[in-house]
Amino acid sequence: IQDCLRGRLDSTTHQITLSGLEKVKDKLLTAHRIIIVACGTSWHAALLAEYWIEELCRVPVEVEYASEFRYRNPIVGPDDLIIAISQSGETADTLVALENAKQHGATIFGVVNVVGSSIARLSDSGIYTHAGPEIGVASTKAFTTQLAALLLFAIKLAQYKQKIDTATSNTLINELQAVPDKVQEILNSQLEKIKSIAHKYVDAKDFLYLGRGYNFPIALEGALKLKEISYIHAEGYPAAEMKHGPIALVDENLPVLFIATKDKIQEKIISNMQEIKARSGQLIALVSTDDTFVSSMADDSIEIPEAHETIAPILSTIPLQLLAYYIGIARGCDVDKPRNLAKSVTV
Ligand code: F1P
Repeated sequence: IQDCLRGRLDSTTHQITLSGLEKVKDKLLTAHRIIIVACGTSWHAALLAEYWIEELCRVPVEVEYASEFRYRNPIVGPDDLIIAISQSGETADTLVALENAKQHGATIFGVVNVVGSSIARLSDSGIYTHAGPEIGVASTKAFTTQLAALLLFAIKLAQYKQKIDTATSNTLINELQAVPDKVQEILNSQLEKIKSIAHKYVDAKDFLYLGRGYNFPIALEGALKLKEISYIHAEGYPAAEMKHGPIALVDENLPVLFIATKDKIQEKIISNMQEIKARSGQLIALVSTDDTFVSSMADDSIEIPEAHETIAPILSTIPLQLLAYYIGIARGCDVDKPRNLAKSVTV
């Protein structure tokens, strides 16, 4: 990774270029709101982007399932910037939602993996995520590259709008540059632990994934990955919403995975963990390295290297993908070709 904000995010094989933002800079500066449209895993990236863009740029953001947006006669017009997120660039619901928005005068900014795909061609401008082809059906590296691209989008927009100081943007960029090494650290130190947790919970009937703030969309994505490749029923939920329903499910047979890495609302997640513990749920926690206090509360824990709270969710994604992968393998599932799923949903 070079100096991302001068236009390029380099790794050994892939590049994310941000010149697409320059092309629609006027629109970015004048848009009254941003609407993000996506499906599935890409929708989870959209949700995290909402949190980042609103926090860093102070622009209102709405996140829409494309399959709802296309049918519900939404209020959309020339003052709106639509961000479309898609791995394949061919998802039919997203494509039609964008065609409708375009007819109403909205500007389309695509965050797409497949170069020259239908959504890329329909977009006025955009960012290619260049994750390379996804070998399996379930979206994994596409998701983490979407997150990197969307965070860079948010930082760049915040710079255009003069909502971010140089020190903060440098901190975020430095932290983003550190992600590959920290992912490697997770792979080096946590893989065996993740495998053994996978074996412990291989026969679970249900799973609950909980997170707050930036970690809420990651909880949703962790649950989706488990469903997609192991066929275990899993739900992701904002941790504080648990009290409003899902807590009724908690007993000694329910594994509850918390994303409990260090951030300014960690105290709140700790109190949610205590609520599950009091009801005998089996606690699995993603914790920051050496956070012995939180890891000692859990039955099982996975350690994530410390990171800025804005960046940490990108790291937390990796063990959740691996956990789903190892549970899927242990259950004898074909994790690359899960039943009933298509790589691109074109109808
Ligand atoms: C969206 C998506 C994927 C999912 C599966 C079906 O696709 O829901 O997230 O893993 O492959 O499609 P896309 O618009 O991001 O290509």
